[in-house]
Amino acid sequence: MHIATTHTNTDFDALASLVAATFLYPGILGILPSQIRPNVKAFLSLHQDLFHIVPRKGFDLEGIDQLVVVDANNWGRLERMNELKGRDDVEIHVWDHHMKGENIQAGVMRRHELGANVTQMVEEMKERDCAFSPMHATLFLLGIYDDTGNLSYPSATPRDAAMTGFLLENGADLNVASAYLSSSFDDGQTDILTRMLAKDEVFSVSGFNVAVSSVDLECGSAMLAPVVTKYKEIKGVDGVFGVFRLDDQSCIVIARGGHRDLDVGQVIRALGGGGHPAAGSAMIKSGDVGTLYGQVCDLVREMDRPQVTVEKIMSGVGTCLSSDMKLEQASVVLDQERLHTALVVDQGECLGLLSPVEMSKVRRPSQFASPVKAFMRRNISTVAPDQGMQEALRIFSDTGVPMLPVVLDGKLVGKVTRTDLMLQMYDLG
Ligand SMILES: [Mn+2]
Repeated sequence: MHIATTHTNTDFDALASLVAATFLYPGILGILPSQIRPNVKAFLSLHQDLFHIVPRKGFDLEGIDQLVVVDANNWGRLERMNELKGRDDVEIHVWDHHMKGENIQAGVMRRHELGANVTQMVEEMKERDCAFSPMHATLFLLGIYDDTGNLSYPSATPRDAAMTGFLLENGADLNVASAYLSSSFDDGQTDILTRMLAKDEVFSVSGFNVAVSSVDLECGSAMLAPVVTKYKEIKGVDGVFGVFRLDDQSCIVIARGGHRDLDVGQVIRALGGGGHPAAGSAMIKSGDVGTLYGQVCDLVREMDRPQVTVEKIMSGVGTCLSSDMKLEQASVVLDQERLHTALVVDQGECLGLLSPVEMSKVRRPSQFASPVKAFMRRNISTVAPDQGMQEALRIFSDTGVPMLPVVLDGKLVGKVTRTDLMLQMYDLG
C-alpha cells in the first residue's frame, strides 16, 4: 500500500503538496495530520470530498511499502510515522523546499529552494499533462500564496510565479483563494493584537523603525504568527518583534522584517532560534516575559549598522557651479556636461543646488545675467559618508530633492543621486 503525508500544523502548501502527490502517484492515499491550521480546516470542511486523503487518526501503517513525504524532510514533523523509519521494505520519496534540518533517508529526494513546495509538484503535473479541476488549481494556488505571502516574500522565485500563472490559466479562483487567505482573526487573536498595540516600544535602528512588544498572557503558539504580521502592518514599521508567554516554562519570540538591509533573524539567532533576514522565531525555556522583553530590546539596540553606507554608494563631487556664476554660464555648463542638476559650491562648501525646477523660474532673458545664488535652492538636506543608505532613501522620499550632497566636516565630499540608490537597491552597483 502506498501513502503520502506531510507535516503537522498543516498549512496550505502542505495540503496542496499532499493533494498534488495523489496526482503524481496514482492510487496513493494521502494521510492528513490531526493538527491543521484553522484556515486549512475551513477550506477542507467544504472541499475534502474532492481529495483522496484520510485522517492520520485511526489509520494503520501495517502493509505500507511506499511513503511519499511532502513539504517536510524530518520524521519529527510527521505524525507518528516513526515505525516506517529504517525499514528497508518501505520505499521513501521526499518532495520538499526546506533546505535544512533533514533526517529522512529517501530513495528519491526532490528538493529545490522554492517559495512553496507545491510549485515543483505542479511543474511535474504540467510536465506529465495531469488533468485537474479549477478547485484543485485553487488549492495549489493557495499553497503558493500561503508560503510566499502572495509572492511578496523574498523567498518567492520566478518558478513560483510561473506556476501561479499556469494555475490561473487553469481556472484557479482568486475570489475563493482570498477568502481563505484573508486572516479573519478570532477573539483571542484580536485580544493579543490589542495588547501588543497598547504596550510597545519603537527603536530606530540605522534608519529603520523596529517595534518590540510583549504580551504576558498564556498564548497558543499556532495563532501568534499572523498576529505579529498584522501588528507590523498596523504599526507601519520596518521590523517587529513579539515576545509571548506560552506557559509557565516557555516563551516565544516572533520576528517579522522584510527589508533586505534589515536582518531581524540576527536577533532571533542570538536568542538561539532560527531565522531568515525577513522572519524567524525562537522558543525560550523560561516563563519570564519581562526579562526576555528587556533582552530582545537590548539585542535590537545592538543590531549592526547596515553594511551599506552612503560612502559605499555615493558618486564623486563631479561638476559643480559656483554661486557667483551667471545663470547663462551655468546653463552652458549643464548642457555641456549633460546634467539636469548640479550642486552649488564655494570653497568646498555646498550652498545649494540648481535643478530644472529653479531654471523654470527664469522668466525673462535678462535674468540669465543674474548670479546662480539668486535662483538656487538653499538649505538642502545633506548626509554624512558614514550614514546608512536608508537615511539617504528617507531624505529623498521626505524632501523630494533631486540630489543629496555628502558632507564631511562642512566640506562637500560627494553626492548621492537617485541612480546611485537604484543601482544599489537592484544590486547593479
Ligand atoms: Mn511549505
